[in-house]
Amino acid sequence: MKTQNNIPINPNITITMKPQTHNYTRMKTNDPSGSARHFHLQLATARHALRSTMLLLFCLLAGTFAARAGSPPVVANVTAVQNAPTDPHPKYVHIYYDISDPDSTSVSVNFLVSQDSGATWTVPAKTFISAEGAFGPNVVVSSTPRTYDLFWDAGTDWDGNYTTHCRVRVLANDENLMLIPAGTYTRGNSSGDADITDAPVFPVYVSAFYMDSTLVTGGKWNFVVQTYASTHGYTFNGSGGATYFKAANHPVQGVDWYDAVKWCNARSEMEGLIPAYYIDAGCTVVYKTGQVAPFAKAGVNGFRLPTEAEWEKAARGGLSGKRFPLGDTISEDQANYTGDTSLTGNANIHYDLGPNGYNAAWHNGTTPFTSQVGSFAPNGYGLYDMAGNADEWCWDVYDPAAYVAGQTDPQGPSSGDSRVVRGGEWNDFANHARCADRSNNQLPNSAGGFGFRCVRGL
Ligand SMILES: [Ca+2]
Ligand SMILES: [Ca+2]
Repeated sequence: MKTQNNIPINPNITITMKPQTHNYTRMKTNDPSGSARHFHLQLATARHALRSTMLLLFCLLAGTFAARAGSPPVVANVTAVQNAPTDPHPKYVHIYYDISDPDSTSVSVNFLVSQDSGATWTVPAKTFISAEGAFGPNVVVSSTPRTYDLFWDAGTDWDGNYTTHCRVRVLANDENLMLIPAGTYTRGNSSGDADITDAPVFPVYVSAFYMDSTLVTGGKWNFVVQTYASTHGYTFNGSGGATYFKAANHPVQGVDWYDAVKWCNARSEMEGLIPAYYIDAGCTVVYKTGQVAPFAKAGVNGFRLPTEAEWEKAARGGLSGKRFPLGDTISEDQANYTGDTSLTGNANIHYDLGPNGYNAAWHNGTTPFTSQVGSFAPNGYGLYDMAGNADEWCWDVYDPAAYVAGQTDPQGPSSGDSRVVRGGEWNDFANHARCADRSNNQLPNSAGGFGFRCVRGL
């Protein structure tokens, strides 16, 4: 049995400079007069036009992510250039990259954009256009390098900005990790639903992170437990066996919070990453067994539970002010929850388009009626089941008073016995699937459809 690999970020695998003269050359080529004087005049005009609209120069940088079991995908030959001013889409940036993977058939591909030669990667690049699935959670690959191309719509994401120190970075992994970009989002009950009284609306800044595209599946849970955790000092309160999940490609559910946290550590160690959770304040003894309130070590690269602020940002998928990950209403062809369009009163589930009852596609008479992960459309960040299927543990201690404005990367209260649960489940009505619905559970409660997914830093 192979162990899982590291997931190193290698920022230096390929660097292709596109010198600024590339675009100057294009201007010269397009100069009808051919005279040097005229050329320089046009150049000045072009510079002004670009400064007023968008960026011009791209250095390219491809980083790769290693993989789950087996070999990581390989990214190479990244190039990018802004379309010509005469193009119908002059604010599009055309990105090309080659990718292969010796032992995977699909990988996750994300992009980062820097305006300061790679010192930071905070340009809000999120609008990509591809006719051939060149980005997101299911990019088709093989052992033979394939060239993909796509457009970044820089005019939509970053209009009015200009830099001569732009870099585009291609991140690929075969572990279905999706990039949630750095930035501020609007958190809370922006739909104004009367029954939500603990989620005021305010902006919060969250640093970039990776999140599992799907809930942790039974197959993944067992792989980590059997391959690593069981022989490296980990114990779990539950069996980790079939009682946790319906099938290998269904989410684990009924997992207690402590087990989820310990499993994150085991997955980290298995992949050669620094664990996130410890039993001592000095963060020297890795949390592996028992039920203790662990300490989270900041800045490590290992897997961990999302903070509540991270989870809510991820659930919203880049949309703002929507009730659900895909919009203001929900239906059973969008998520695995229990429909009830007749409910009124406090919850007033007018946003549930039904039909009523357990999701018929997954109601086979044998509980739990979880769904195979990936059965519904992903949200804008490529994340599945952020509404429904299994509830998702977060790191935070639940406290309405801690959900307040003015924090960066909020971590929740430092102590408490109730942890946040988000997103609803197959056995919940649609109200719990709302992005601003804050559930919580007193530890060590592991009843119901509680599952989780992992995040990790870049
Ligand atoms: Ca692979
Ligand atoms: Ca969920």
